[in-house]
Amino acid sequence: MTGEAGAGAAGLVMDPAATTKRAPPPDRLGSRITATPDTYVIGHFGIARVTDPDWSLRIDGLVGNVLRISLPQLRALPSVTVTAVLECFGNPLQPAIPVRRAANVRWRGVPVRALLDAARVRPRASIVWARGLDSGQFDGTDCACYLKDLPLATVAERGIIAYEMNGEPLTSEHGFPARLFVPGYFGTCNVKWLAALTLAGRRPEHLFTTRLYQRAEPGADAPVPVRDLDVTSLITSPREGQTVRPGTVTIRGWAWGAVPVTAVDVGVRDTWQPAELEPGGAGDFAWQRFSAVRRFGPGDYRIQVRATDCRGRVQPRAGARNQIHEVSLQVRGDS
Ligand SMILES: Nc1nc2c(c(=O)[nH]1)N[C@H]1C(S)=C(S)[C@@H](COP(=O)(O)O)O[C@H]1N2
Ligand SMILES: [Mo]
Repeated sequence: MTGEAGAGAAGLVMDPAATTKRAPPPDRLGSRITATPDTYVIGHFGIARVTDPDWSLRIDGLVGNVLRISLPQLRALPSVTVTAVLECFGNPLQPAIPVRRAANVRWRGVPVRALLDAARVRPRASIVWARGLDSGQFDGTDCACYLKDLPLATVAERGIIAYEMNGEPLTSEHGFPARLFVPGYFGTCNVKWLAALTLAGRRPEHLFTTRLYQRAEPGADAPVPVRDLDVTSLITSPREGQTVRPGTVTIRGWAWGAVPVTAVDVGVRDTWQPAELEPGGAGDFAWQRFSAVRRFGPGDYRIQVRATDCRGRVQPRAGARNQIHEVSLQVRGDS
């Protein structure tokens, strides 16, 4: 299906092309809330445009009461607004390459828990299969849908069915009419163009569940699915390659992870000093501002930034998708 635009399932148009539709550079990410046009876009099979006016979300599987919820019904339910990071894990075929695709978005939607309660989830259920309407080919494999599986406990605790982003209905690129969003989990888990949540007692076999997006984690003897965000930080200013006059420069950006970040250090020519860091609250998955004012004489510099979280995890120096971020700075002229 990749490579040809056209109608897929009834009421759906797939617009294929490259997986990455948009990836603004870090210096576009200076605002606390990332404007929707500056929010990166990823679709493994392209972008789906849901044209079906009768779209509904189905909740089925290990439930006492199969639900079908239309968009007007979803919008009529009590909603929550959550500001949280959306971050891409990166290309699952190159899991150690940093891609720095991230945004901090204001989401509005319905807590999944309310829908699960209405569906009367059976005690045997432990996993939620979330299915998107998009289909196509990725890495030479034909997929009838995009599918992720997530622990029921986490989805029930903090998952939402999001239908607004930054105060506006979701755009097609970001998952119209509705997507799953689980704060603290990687973007890959947040299924766009959501069609169904199926309650199950086991993991589904699928390219995007059990084959790609698996990784080794300390303490686990088998690879685990990619879910919890890594400890990460990103320099938004100065921008890569910027030239400034000698004097003071404020180095600023954002830090985040699956648990609060407790320290950010800024390195200039391998001398590390702590940055100012706003505190992160437990259970708060928005990004945290860091800043550091440093004095620079004429010369060429590399500025690096390294976050540590409340569990003591530190960004690796190299060889990892969340390796420390660096920008180069040229300081020229008289002070
Ligand atoms: N249905 C569907 N949902 C999806 C994807 C996809 O290809 N299909 N890509 C995932 C990945 S890898 C990421 S990083 C996020 C990106 O969300 P965004 O495009 O709104 O930034 O969507 C996720 N949800
Ligand atoms: Mo992603």
